Amino acid sequence: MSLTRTTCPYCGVGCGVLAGADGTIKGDPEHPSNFGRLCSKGAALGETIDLKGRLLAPQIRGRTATWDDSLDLMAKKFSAAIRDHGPDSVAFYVSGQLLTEDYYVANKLMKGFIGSANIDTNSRLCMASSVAGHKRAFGSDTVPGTYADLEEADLIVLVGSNLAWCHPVLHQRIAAAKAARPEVKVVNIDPRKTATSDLADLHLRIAPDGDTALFNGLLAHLADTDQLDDEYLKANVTGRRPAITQARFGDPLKSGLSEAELALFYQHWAGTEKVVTVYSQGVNQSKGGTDKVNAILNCHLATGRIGKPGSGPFSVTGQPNAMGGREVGGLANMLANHLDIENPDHRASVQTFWQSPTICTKPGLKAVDLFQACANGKIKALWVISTNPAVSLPDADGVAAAIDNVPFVVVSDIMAHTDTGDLADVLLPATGWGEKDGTVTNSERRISRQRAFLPAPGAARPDWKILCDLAARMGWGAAFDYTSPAEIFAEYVALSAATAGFGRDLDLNIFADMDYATLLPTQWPRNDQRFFADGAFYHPEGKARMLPVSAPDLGERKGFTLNTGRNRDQWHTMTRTGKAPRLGAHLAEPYVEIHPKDATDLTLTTGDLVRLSNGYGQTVLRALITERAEPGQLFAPMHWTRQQSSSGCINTLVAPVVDPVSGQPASKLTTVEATRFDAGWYGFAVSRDPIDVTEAYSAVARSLTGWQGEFAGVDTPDNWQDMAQELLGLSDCDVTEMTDPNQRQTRLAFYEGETLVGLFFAGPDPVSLARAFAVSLIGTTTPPLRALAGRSGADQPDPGTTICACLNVGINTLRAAITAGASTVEALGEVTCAGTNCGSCKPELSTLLDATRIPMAAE
Ligand SMILES: Nc1nc2c(c(=O)[nH]1)N[C@H]1C(S)=C(S)[C@@H](COP(=O)(O)OP(=O)(O)OC[C@H]3O[C@@H](n4cnc5c(=O)[nH]c(N)nc54)[C@H](O)[C@@H]3O)O[C@H]1N2
Ligand SMILES: Nc1nc2c(c(=O)[nH]1)N[C@H]1C(S)=C(S)[C@@H](COP(=O)(O)OP(=O)(O)OC[C@H]3O[C@@H](n4cnc5c(=O)[nH]c(N)nc54)[C@H](O)[C@@H]3O)O[C@H]1N2
Ligand code: SF4
Ligand SMILES: [Mo]
Repeated sequence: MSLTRTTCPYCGVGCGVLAGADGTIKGDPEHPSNFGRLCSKGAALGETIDLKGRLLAPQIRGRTATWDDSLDLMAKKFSAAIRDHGPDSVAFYVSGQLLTEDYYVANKLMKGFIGSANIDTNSRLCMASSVAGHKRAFGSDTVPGTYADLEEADLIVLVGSNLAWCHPVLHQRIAAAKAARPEVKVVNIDPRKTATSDLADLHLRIAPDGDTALFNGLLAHLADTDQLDDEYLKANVTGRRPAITQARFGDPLKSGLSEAELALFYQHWAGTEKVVTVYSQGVNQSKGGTDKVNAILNCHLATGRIGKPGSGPFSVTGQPNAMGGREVGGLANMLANHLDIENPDHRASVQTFWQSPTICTKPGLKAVDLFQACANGKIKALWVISTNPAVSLPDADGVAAAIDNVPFVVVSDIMAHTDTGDLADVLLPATGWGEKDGTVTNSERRISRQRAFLPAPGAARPDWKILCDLAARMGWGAAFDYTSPAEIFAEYVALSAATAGFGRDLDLNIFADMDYATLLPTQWPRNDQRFFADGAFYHPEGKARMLPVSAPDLGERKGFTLNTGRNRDQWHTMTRTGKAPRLGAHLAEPYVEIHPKDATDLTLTTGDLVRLSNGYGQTVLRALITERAEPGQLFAPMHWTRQQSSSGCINTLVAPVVDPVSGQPASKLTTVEATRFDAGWYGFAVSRDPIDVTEAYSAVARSLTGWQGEFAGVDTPDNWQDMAQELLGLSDCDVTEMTDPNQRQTRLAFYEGETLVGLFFAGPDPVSLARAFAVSLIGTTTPPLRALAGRSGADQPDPGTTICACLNVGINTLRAAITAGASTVEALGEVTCAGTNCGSCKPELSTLLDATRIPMAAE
């Protein structure tokens, strides 16, 4: 099987992948991001490229349509809206998962031809505060860090970042560096304990949004103890005095940390020359996110710890092409190629280069405002490309209603059903990873190729092509007559040359002579060039700026603080990772982490359900009772949608509060009420066929043998068999039922001939049984009595909840190995194979060894 060299479509680490049409996936040993490593999501890519659930033809209002009819209708609607209501009455909402070429074309069409800047992207929810912070400090959105810096640093500070789960290969690189040089220190700053804290020498459980207080405290300490780099400051930085004065005003105890913890952190930071501060969504997704970014940058600038090997701030990007999107100007407040909308010379230069009829003159609507404009009728035509805002934006129900309110909505996706796609007038099939060609830029500014190794399925087209097809129908064919992504990339590189006179950081000259087909992963401006090494920054005076920032007043909060984020094995709204059985097995239902004390107060015990609510909406989630959460603080993952769960979409609760500078939503901090969900019954099912989402509480996931589902309801059904049959979609089966009328417990087994195709368990209490064992029975000829026992016999041990997704090793197998004497992660690997493929589960293995296992809600 010949393998194609391509790049992983998930996180911003940007790992190189060798992929084959038969589903073979290997880490690319020659790619400088991962040197052959992959995480569990990357390693499972082969399980997500089948055509199940794919959108294979355009649809107009639910009916299959031709490309011509769909594009004609779009051109008519968009042109009419522009004619009748002006260019700002239309909008594109795009994605950091588009390839650079798609993004470049979308931006060119909106800003240069339609003449509006109403193109925003899910990067607004992700990187906007970092972009704004970089621009305030450096005069440009420059990420100076490289991955090698992480290996050279003596102190790595991870702020608001669960690197072990969200950038696993970087986490592994840090773990390897630490193993090679045990003196390397890792500090993790996060209100909750995560798999990342497990690697850290010091975990600082900061108060939510306490980061600015902490870094202001550090700056004041550095100034007060004479540990600033005066020479560097004089030569390269302005704003020192006001920033330090402001920092001294603040109270570092507002960070929620003790004097002793603060002193220890200051000591580590002040005493180490090579410090890298990695930060992510715990910093960006805050109503004071941009100030948090500048509080961090201030400390690096004040000590000259920037632009040097092993030293500097490092905002790691989330999506595979978050960086590329910023480069081509995908945000509503940017032009193309790191140029500024507000600058008339920049605008004129881009317009001349594009030979476009117009150019936007002011920033467009940022994501939250954009959907507000949809709600209040200002947007007449909307195109959503490669993102799922009805799930991922705050106030998700409000956003769904807003999309529904737009007279004409187009959604381009690879899947036939998503919460957003279900609201579309026109649904367009895009080619997905493995089928399309282009480039992505990772967190360290490295541009890599994604290459196709599969044919385009059905009528699917690449996103750039669909955009060009619409542009042509709107009368701009000549400017969008590209025949390949290579041509678009060449134009993007040429724009960089044409605007080089402005002296911006984005310089793509190195790519001008490279062959697109064989392009090797390459950093801009050059592989060996370090930004800011010479102390030159991009403000007009050539210096960096320290900014006075102050910690937000958090006030008194009533109720619980809800924090949200990610799981190890799922990607966002699960449209792709949700297809992979072995990824579904890690954490199979929507849950909320809650401290034992709070659980007691709410009379919750393991397996119970909890209802969270506020003025925006409500969710029902499984209570995961754990000291990883702080009292009063809850954490829930963002992944569940209305497709897999009845009430697990967490953004229905998240308030649309944004950072005033960046417009980025504060997705990490919402106030909610929590109450016990008093279920009349609980159920669990496994099935060969897809399971329906219907009950008051239901959550379905792929399993290794088909599907599994968790259920609960208020009123106990009259007929279990009818209900189970409907949920499992199993008719014409032989059914065996075991019912205990007194306790209202029921167990049902569904057979086709001798083959077990479904099992359903229900009762008045949370169903306690060996789920992995039940899953393993589907498709076998296990007889009813044995199947309904719900527990494995001694001859067939129950592996328990999956910990190692690659090699399918369950928690019980691991516990047994530990009991038998395995005392290190390596020993567990030798005995059970766990952690020996991608290694993403190693943090959990070590936690298990420490006897604080990851508690699954209902094992
Ligand atoms: N497995 C997986 N990996 C992914 C993704 C995925 O969906 N799944 N998505 C990718 C994307 S797009 C992104 S943006 C990245 C995100 O990567 P991360 O930012 O690492 O992930 P999150 O889980 O969103 O949030 C990180 C941490 O911020 C903490 N936090 C919350 N509030 C605060 C606070 O006030 N201060 C501090 N210091 N910390 C706080 C949370 O407790 C959480 O542990 O992950 C990327 N990688
Ligand atoms: N509460 C809360 N909310 C959050 C966050 C959080 O931490 N907490 N994090 C935020 C962040 S950082 C991010 S990045 C967003 C992510 O949120 P989204 O971008 O909404 O989530 P995805 O599931 O990645 O959506 C991508 C969509 O594009 C489709 N797709 C995949 N490949 C292609 C392709 O090649 N072409 C096209 N046209 N479509 C394709 C997928 O099927 C999917 O429907 O969520 C944000 N929302
Ligand atoms: S760390 Fe994992 S998800 Fe991120 S690029 Fe690498 S393989 Fe893909
Ligand atoms: Mo993101």
